[in-house]
Amino acid sequence: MPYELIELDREGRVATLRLNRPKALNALNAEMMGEVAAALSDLERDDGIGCVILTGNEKAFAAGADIKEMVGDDYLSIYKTDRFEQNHCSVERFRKPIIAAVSGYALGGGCEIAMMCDFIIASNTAKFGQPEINLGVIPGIGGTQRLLRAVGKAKAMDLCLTGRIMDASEAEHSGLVARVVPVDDLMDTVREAAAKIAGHSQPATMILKEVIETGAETSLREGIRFERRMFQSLFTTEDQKEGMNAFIEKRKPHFKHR
Ligand code: DAK
Repeated sequence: MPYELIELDREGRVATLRLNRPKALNALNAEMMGEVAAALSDLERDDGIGCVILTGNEKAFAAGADIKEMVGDDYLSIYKTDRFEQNHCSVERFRKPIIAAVSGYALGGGCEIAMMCDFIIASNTAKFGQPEINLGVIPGIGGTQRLLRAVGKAKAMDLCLTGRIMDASEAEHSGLVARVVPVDDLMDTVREAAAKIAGHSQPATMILKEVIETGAETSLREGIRFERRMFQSLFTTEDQKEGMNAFIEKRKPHFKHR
């Protein structure tokens, strides 16, 4: 399917989905997020893809939801269309590993979409924030909740209430970002991580993601119980036999993703 506002590239088992509205700093409008949702739906069904990279350009990952598109909304229209839930949350619902590669601005909805990914690798030029308070509103697709869990109450309150922007170094130290690399190395670093993930057994990576996500929302006891059941379930896969036999035979495993 041809896309207008995103670019989709595939290299081996890795797909790179690039937000592409550079003149508007990749502001997230309904059309672009519809394309993201359609692409992710295809990639989830595609057995040849094991990991996805979500990225923007050097100046902006995304500077937030499109303010010009929503300025005229009223409660009923924004409630009835619920387009943020339908399309923006396609990232949160995606079941394979997905990495956000962030350079430049990740603000408002842009920061929220990055936080929906499994982890963020940022360039040293990345800037994160939830500036919705400057517009007379608050974050609306998980920003208050995910930021709170990622960086703790003090910094989440500071960022959301002041609307200030946090640089890459502060984002790394506060736990929002997994790694920060020089801007010129960003895509190579993320591709290398994605290729590594995509080379692992796909059932194992999908279950691993689900176990960690579940752990973030449940008690330690329940999280550990779920982890154990899922660990046991992986002994039904050919990849478990292959992975362990390859170790014993001192060779690289050839996973079949089943
Ligand atoms: N929306 C629309 N256009 C945007 C935009 C945005 N978020 N951000 C930038 N642009 C556009 C600018 O209007 C400008 O377009 P032209 O004027 O050239 O036509 C172009 O991108 C370049 O921007 P600037 O000229 O402003 O560039 P600068 O380098 O000077 O400044 C900046 C960069 C990122 C500091 C600045 O653009 C900025 O402050 N942008 C807005 C950041 C922001 O406030 N983001 C939060 C948006 S609100 C909901 C759920 C979620 C949400 C809403 C509802 N529901 C569940 C209902 C989410 C809300 C948000 O994300």
